[in-house]
Amino acid sequence: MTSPTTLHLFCRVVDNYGDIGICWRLARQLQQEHHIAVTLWVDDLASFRRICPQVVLDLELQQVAGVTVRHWRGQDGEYTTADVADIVIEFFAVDIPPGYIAAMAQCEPRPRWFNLEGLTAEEWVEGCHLLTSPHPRLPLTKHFFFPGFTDKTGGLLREAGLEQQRLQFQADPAAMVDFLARFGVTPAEMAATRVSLFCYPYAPVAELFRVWQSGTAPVCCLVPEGVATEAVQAFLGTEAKAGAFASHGSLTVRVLPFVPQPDYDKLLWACDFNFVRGEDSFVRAQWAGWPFVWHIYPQDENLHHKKLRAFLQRYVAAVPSLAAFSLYWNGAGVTDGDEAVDWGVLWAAVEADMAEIVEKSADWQRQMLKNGDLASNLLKFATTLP
Ligand code: TRH
Repeated sequence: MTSPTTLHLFCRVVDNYGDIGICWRLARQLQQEHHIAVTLWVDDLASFRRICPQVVLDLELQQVAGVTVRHWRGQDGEYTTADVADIVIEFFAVDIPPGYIAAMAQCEPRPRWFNLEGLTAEEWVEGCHLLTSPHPRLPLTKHFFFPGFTDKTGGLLREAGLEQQRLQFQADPAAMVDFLARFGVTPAEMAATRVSLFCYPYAPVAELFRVWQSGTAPVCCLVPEGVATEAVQAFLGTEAKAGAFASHGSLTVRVLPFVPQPDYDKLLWACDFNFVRGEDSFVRAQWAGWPFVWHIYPQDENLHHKKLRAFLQRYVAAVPSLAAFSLYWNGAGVTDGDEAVDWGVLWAAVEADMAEIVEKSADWQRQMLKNGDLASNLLKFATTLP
């Protein structure tokens, strides 16, 4: 089959920024590195603009960084074969418009159709990656494509130049100082343990702040606006707006603006320790090659705890202190009845193992690099399809 030249990626924003964050990253990469004409269909331009300020809210169709962005307004509408791309990707099993699917069935050859699934470290993924799902009525076949942490999965999203950019940035202390100074970080804070904090609202942030505040080592915690607002506000004693900051004891907390995606990478690279969440920031922290703690997206019946354990088993089985901290951070630690969690003890154990954790994080990053990158893996597979 000839190489695909066009691709439609369908994204529905369920909440937050991960859905659009991942789709936007994938769309850009396919366009910029693989020269595919990508149309990103997205239903929520306001969320999109938060991570990509060039997006204009009231346009039906716009070009952003070479990608066509189409405001996806609903399931109605008639489509012809001319509207259909060579590759069609539905993100997280979104339902694409029935009229579009009907047009896909008329195409000759048929488009290569993928359901791009969510990331999990569980073993069953390897057995489901690339499985087919025939359409119940139409002559169409969809393939499941799973990101993952092994070479039997689709790998993780990573731009070709990312590693080079990171190494360059981290080898240039002046660039790092300039970057952090944009957010008001002072030379003294620069010399402290720098931590970025991105988590869901129920993370035990206040407890951790208390530990850092009363510790002996200075900590500078950088929090994007809108994150852990309650705990940050309580610490600051004022509204948690971008630019706000306060120091108590050994801890300084600074509120950053919610930065564009490429700057978020720099933030991760410029910190010694990162707290990340969801899927995309979680992956970016891994590419940063630094220690991190993951706040996993919650699911019913604590299904996410199983996913968290599966990841920790792969990532830090050999470092129980970080595994324990991560479990408690997610409410998945083992407590004896009402026994309170001792955050001081948990953090002290992580601190004591920091050299080993740094080493393991770099090893993990190198291991992940070997799996290639998701966009290239997907395209490579797509070209093998009839
Ligand atoms: O925002 P998230 O929690 O997103 C999601 C959604 O909840 C989604 O429904 C769920 O399916 C998914 O998680 C697992 O976390 P995530 O995935 O890390 O996405 C955040 C995006 O925002 C990511 O692309 C990085 C970006 N970002 C910025 O661009 N600037 C910032 O300042 C910050 C903090 C993040």
